[in-house]
Order: sequence, then C-alpha cells, then structure tokens
Amino acid sequence: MNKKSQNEIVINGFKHVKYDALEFSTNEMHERAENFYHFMDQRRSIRGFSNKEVPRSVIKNILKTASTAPSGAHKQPWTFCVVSNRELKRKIRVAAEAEEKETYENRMGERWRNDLAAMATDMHKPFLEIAPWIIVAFKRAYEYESDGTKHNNYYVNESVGLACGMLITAIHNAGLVTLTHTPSPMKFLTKLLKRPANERAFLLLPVGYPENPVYVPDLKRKPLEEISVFYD
Ligand code: IYR
Repeated sequence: MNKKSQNEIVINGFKHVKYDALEFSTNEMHERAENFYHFMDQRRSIRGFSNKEVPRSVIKNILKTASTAPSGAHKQPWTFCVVSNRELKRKIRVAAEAEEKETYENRMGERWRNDLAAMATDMHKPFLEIAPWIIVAFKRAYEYESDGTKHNNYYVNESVGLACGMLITAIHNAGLVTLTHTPSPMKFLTKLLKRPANERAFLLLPVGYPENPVYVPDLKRKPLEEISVFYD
C-alpha cells in the first residue's frame, strides 16, 4: 500500500497531496460564473497610459498569479522581466519603434493595414516610456542541466500563452490596464534585457493606469453561437 495518510499518497514514487476543490452551491456557481464573465468583459486593451505609480508589491502578486498557469510537465517555461528603469524603458521604446516603423511601412500588407485601421495603432509607442511598468514575458525553449546539457521544455508556446492570459486577468483584477504589444521581431529585447540564449521574447505588456480620458475602439465581441459548438 502506498497510502501514507488521508492527506497524502505516493504515486510512481512521488508524493501527491489531497486537493480540496472549492465548493459552491449551484446558485453561487451561476452567480460567480456570470459575474466573472461581466467582470472580464470590461477588460480592454489600452494604448494610452498614465504615469501614475503602481506599487511593486501589486506587480509581484500579478506575476505570482501568472505563474500559477498550467504548463507542460510543470516546467513553468517562462521568465517575466519587469522594467521600471526610465533609461531602459526609453531604450525599449526606441528599439520597438524602429521595428514598428519597418513593420508598418514595409512588412504589413494592405489587408493587415486595413484590419488595423479600426485600432488606430501606428509606429509610435509612447506608452513604453509613460507606463510605470513594462513586463516582458520570455519563453524558455530549453533548460540547462547542472552538467551543461540542454533539455527542451514542452508545449512552450501554449504554456507561456496561458501564463500571459492569467497575467492579463490579474492585471484587470487589480484595476490596472495593459496592452499585448508585439513589436516584431522582438530580438532587441533579448539584447537590451541581457537574456540568456534559452529565452525568447514572447510578449511585451505595459502595465499601469489608463490616461484620463482614454478611448478604445467600439469593438463588439463575437456572440457565443459564433465561438462555440455544443455536442449533447
Ligand atoms: N505590432 C504592431 C502591429 C499590430 C498588429 C496587430 I495583429 C494588432 O492587433 C495591433 C498592432 C503594433 O503593436 O502596433
């Protein structure tokens, strides 16, 4: 018998601990699901930031929340680089705008440019200097063992994508705003943040308060019927 106690057992030689699921009444469940949907439906990508300070401890809890995401074989293949340093933010802005200039002027096709017209985006990224924090999510393609050998991580894009989703949720939950910014290619971030060869920049997120007033495109989300298929 590998059962040690009620609270922990051993499977394949590894300790497992009892999981106590949250328990809600059916009514509570309905209410929570609906309320959470309405709460998340208020989230919008914001491009205009205030320079108002955001406490470091809030950012730390947001990062810890992101790192609760599921990941391939629980490798947690992410590193979140968090920038508040003015000079570094300025360097990131300059490098991002150089890539974005090339993207907007030469890399984008007409259809892409037209699709973005509604978002009112352009190559200028002042928020990279104005927002109090910039979080750059790096994916860790592989890990180095202590003897120097390399081991690939699993489902790296999926894992880091999930963590970033939770990061964005945590930012919204704190009453802050962000933008999923993808200056492409993002190699300049490896250099500016001095990241090792096993890390690749995945997503850049300015975090802070919105400027006041702030405007967002009048987007509509697809109705449930368009995004789901039920098989009863
Ligand atoms: N990375 C550029 C372009 C851009 C691309 C898409 I797709 C967007 O939804 C928004 C912007 C930028 O950040 O401006």
